[in-house]
Amino acid sequence: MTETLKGLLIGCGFFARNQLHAWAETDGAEITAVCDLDAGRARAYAAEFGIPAWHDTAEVLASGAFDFVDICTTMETHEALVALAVQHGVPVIVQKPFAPDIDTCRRIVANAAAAGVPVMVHENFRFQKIFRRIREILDSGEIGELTFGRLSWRNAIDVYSNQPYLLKTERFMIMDVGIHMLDLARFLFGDADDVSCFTQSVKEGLAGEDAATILLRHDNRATSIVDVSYASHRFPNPFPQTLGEIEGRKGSIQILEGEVLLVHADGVQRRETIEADARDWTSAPWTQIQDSVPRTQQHFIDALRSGRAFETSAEDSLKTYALAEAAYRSAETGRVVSARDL
Ligand code: NAD
Ligand code: 89V
Repeated sequence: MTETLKGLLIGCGFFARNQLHAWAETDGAEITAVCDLDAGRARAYAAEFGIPAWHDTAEVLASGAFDFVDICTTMETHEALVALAVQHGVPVIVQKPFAPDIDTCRRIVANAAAAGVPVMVHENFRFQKIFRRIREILDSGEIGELTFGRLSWRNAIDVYSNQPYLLKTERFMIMDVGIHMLDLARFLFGDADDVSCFTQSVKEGLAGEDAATILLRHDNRATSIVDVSYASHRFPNPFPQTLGEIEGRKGSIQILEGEVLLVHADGVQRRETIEADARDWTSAPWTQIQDSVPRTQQHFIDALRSGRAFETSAEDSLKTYALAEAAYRSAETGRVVSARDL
């Protein structure tokens, strides 16, 4: 494929602005139309980003005008929207969380696979520069076989003003933020099966949990801890940084504030600072997340054009969402849960 791929973006809400900026710098693709049930939102984004068409129904997928669709709506809408794209043979990139539970994720994957339509989950934390660099260090063997890891997202930012649906989401913290950490855990430490989890609902009036502590046992026998909280008061607020550490048989890596890595190997400590790319449309405190969006979307387009597998294909993402499901089951039962037994 050499021609520019034409895309439809569905869901002209809070985060879509970042995705539209990112599509404007993606090689080999362009968004030729946007869609939202709220016609005013669709019209406004079309005008702001110079996109030739807007629609207020996803049924426009039947037009044959699109080579891919970018679904940037909330998780309860994903099964129906992906099914519509699959019905019309349109490849999909769909935002996280893929779906509210593992059974819905599995239905979506089975439907797309039966039709042979490629689907990628837009899971962008692993596409942050700092985690691409950590993956490089791990691949170099510098710290040896992994034995332990911790990925920690703890802050008290007002996430609810931009994303008010999170106040009402019953499966909140693990599905909204924990899912990023669980994908990072698989990306960095490998697949896992045994899961233990405790959840907490700290902020008054929430429908779901706003803190969770998850323990994973990976197939390589490494242990990792994923802890997430929107009720942790630090000044200044470390949002949206993922902090932590990774230990191997020969060394370790600390993930510190300011996108700093401290690599401990061969008896010495090395400090690396990972800077986000300079863009005129990114801004604090979202820069680290925004910076990952062009990389994520370029990966989708490159893989779609070459026929290579997506790193976060819907099928591979089932392993991440099984860990999230196991975490909820563990929190409910107080027991260790095997994700593969779900
Ligand atoms: P939002 O509610 O601000 O926007 C969603 C939009 O989709 C709304 O305008 C709504 O009208 C529209 N919509 C819903 N159903 C539709 C349908 N059937 N057809 C057409 N339009 C429809 O949501 P948001 O905060 O932008 O989040 C969207 C998704 O992005 C969520 O799943 C969220 O978890 C995810 N998100 C990801 C990141 C990240 O990539 N790091 C950051 C923030 C949010
Ligand atoms: O990045 C995201 O997925 C957002 C956030 C974690 C910031 O709430 O939903």
